Amino acid sequence: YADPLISERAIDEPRPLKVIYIGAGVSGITAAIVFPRYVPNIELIIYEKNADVGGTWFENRYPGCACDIPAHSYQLSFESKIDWTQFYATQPEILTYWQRVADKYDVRRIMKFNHRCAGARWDENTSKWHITIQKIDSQGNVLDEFEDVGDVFMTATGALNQWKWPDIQGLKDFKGTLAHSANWPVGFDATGKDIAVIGAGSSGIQIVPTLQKKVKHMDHYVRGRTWIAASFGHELVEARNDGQDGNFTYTEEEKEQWRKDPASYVKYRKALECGMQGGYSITHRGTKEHEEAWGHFEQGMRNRLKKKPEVAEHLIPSFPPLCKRLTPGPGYLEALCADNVSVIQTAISHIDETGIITSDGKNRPVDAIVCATGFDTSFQGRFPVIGRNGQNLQDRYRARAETYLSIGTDNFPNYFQSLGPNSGVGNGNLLMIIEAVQDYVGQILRKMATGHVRTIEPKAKAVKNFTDYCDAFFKRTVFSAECGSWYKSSPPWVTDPEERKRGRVSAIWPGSSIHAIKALSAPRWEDFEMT
Ligand code: N01
Repeated sequence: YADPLISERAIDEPRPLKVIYIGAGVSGITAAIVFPRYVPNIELIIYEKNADVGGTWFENRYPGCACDIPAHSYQLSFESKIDWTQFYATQPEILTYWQRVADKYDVRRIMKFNHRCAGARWDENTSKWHITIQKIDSQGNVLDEFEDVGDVFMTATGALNQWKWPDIQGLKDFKGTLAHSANWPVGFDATGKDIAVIGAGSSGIQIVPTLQKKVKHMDHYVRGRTWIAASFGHELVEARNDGQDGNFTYTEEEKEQWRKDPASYVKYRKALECGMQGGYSITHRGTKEHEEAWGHFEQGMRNRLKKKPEVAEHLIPSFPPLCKRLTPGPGYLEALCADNVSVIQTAISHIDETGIITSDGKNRPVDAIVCATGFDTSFQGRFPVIGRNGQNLQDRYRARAETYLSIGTDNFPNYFQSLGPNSGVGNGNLLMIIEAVQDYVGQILRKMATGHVRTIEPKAKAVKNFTDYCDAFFKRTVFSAECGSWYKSSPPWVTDPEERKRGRVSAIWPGSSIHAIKALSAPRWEDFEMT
């Protein structure tokens, strides 16, 4: 009885199950709490390349880094923090929240930090995953390499963590400070400096108002446009906007009231969630809600840019709201109206040792260039994942990222993903989905352990159906309108930026967060192949 599947065990006794999990961000912490609830005897090991938990909130430390989803919503359903400082919490407060959750549930004991995954291979004969792990130093240099073997492999390596420099000639010739929002240089202080900020996505929009107050002068290069509006619970913000341009601080009295009377806290949370979830119809083209929101958002931007109406002309997008991620941008438009900020509409030609040269030949010297230029979201991963018959997941996803409910795909047995293709939410709370995915996979693990399942994978037909459904669904929504957005991806051979704007919507869930949670509430076993 060498095979644990047919050993002498009681019929209902769970079989041993070793799960190798990559990533100790929000997904990894949640999995470490949730999985043992489904399989108490699970052997779970989580490898993390960083020195501690937190993922995106550990890595992103740029000035002004915050979450543009209301803090009281951006937390685990079973770990409410009543005393969030502000409506939109800052990165240090969010990181502290996750570190405290990690402490409370003692999850670090199953995590190995400074350990990077370099590849994974499925062995058909033994039905095991072989994972190559590298022990690394703080600079990423490899100190040691070994193989770990498990029954199940899961990746939660983040949808937005492969940050990229802009493709601008001469960037590396610049002799001043060169910073990327997602890799902020330790100790860099912009006080009193002339700086350039390239990029007006969610990161740039948070950096600009924070640095504007400190710098001598800022050139802000805006190529792609972004809708700025507090779409979630905006009534709450508008009613409370205490001079902080779209954000507000909770008073000690109300925190005390919520502590004393939990029912009043639940009432507040419900109002917040209703505000956030109630606006999903805005994303459907041609609806009354969509048309109304468009007008409302445009007027809102014009009002906030009254001092510089010419900037409004350049900034207000021509594509529909929510096509790319909308942001509340506390203080951003107000910062653009300040005297020490120039919004540069002219395209960047190249960069030299001293600064940026625009296509009109103008030389704009600066002390520092901040690139808030985003991430590679092509789902190509940082390491190869080799499934059945030598099939590489990177190849599988290259032309069309096909999954079943975002959690896995056929020919990759016992392999699951958190924040895989078509898992995100356009403008909503990703944490709800992350929690739902861990619970969903937890149920699969229980089935494997108690049902003595050796291999499980989504049926090819289920994968095709879900992927086809995504494509049909997005046609009806603003997400497929023409705009540059990380929600979309195109195969690498499509290089024309205009054509890429018409790429396939591959990063977000085809429906509202509530729809995702319902779909992920319990596996439909008939959609899986099991042995
Ligand atoms: O990146 P982006 P981001 N020359 O890709 C511009 C999440 N997030 O880091 O659109 C000039 O949105 C580019 O222009 P264009 C959130 O999901 C969340 O800001 O390509 N400009 C664009 O303006 C968000 O959506 C929070 O024309 C160049 C910008 O750089 C996602 O992260 C906070 C250029 C990149 O914008 C990514 O946001 C922050 C060039 N060569 C981020 N190359 C929360 O609060 C690029 N650009 C939860």
